[in-house]
Amino acid sequence: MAYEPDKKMKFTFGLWTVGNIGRDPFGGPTREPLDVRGICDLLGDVGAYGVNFHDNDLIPIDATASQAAEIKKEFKKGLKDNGLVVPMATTNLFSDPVFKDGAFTSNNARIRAYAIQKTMRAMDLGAEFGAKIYVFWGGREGAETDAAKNPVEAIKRFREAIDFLCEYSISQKYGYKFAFEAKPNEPRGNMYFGVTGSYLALIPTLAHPEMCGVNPEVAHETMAGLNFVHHVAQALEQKKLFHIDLNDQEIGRYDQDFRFGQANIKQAFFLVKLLEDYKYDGPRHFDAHALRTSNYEDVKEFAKGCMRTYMILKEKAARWNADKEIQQILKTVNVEDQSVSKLTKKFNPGNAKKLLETPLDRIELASAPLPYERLDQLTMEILMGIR
Ligand code: GLT
Ligand code: MN
Ligand code: MN
Repeated sequence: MAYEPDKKMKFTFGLWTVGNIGRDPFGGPTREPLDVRGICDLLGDVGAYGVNFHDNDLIPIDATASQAAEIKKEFKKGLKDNGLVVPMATTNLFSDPVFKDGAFTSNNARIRAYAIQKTMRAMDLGAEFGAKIYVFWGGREGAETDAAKNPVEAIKRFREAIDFLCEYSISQKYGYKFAFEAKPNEPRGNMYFGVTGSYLALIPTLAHPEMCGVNPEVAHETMAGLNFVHHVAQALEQKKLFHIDLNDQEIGRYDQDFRFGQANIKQAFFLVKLLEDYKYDGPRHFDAHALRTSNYEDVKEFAKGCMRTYMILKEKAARWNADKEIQQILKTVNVEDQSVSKLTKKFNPGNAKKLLETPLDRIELASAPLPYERLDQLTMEILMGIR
């Protein structure tokens, strides 16, 4: 059926997303918690491909060994009965008071060691369920006052933790790829590694850069008023887009984690077009929450809506690519000229000399038409469903 979630798209949700109980800083839960079995059944019903978790979404931090074993058994059954896989796992390094001033970047060496130890155990847990991607979101890695922590030391501490954990993954033969998720602020006043590009700059300084990439989230660059599509493009171009968190967000607000496409359909369109044009084949994870006003029937609508909007936008992107007038405009504005490109492709003294001698008339160059009003209107008409 049209726009049904396609398993090939690898649509995933977190236990913490559809399992969100509607708590916010001003009010308590509005939904009864679902157990892991209930979440698997909900995701099976809506046609998701997989489910991801933090260690403590699955096993409460203070669970006994026998409680943990019982939950794992239930979860395995829930996954099997609903045909779900677990592509990604991660560690909760932000909820417990021990992490109030950071985990890998804490000023206390014993807290840093605990954070690494907790992550090793969480990696064991993820591997048990087949996860191959391991996400690092530094929820508490930041500060409200730069009097408290040395931001240069913070980077060094973070690097040390990641280098250690890469070796751990290799030694256990887990085959994990690490994906770093940036966020500018919230819950900390300011977070280290505020944008995806911060991690892209860190990765080449790590001991195992080949194992490490990024997990950009729509809401996070958008909170900072930035163009999310451009950040994803850079990660893709560097072959570092290992995972992606899809949701939506209005600029300048708190972290809203809206349903994919809820706030800015045009940005969502260009994002889907980018992922599809460049054949992104990792999981498409919806790190979003249903509105606090929703009951579980509506939570299902939320989850279906995320996937359906993606499928619709995928079709719109194909329509855009096949549109003759759009392609004609793109052809006119993308001016190719081998006689100059061969000179600028690579520097050598001969090319430099020839380039300096090439007549390039700026007045004539500036006069070439750029019909971007028409191009954007055509894009909008595709999105508004009349083209
Ligand atoms: C938390 C956060 C997300 C991260 C998750 C992974 S947890 O919900 O808001 O952006 O992706 O730790
Ligand atoms: Mn978010
Ligand atoms: Mn996220």
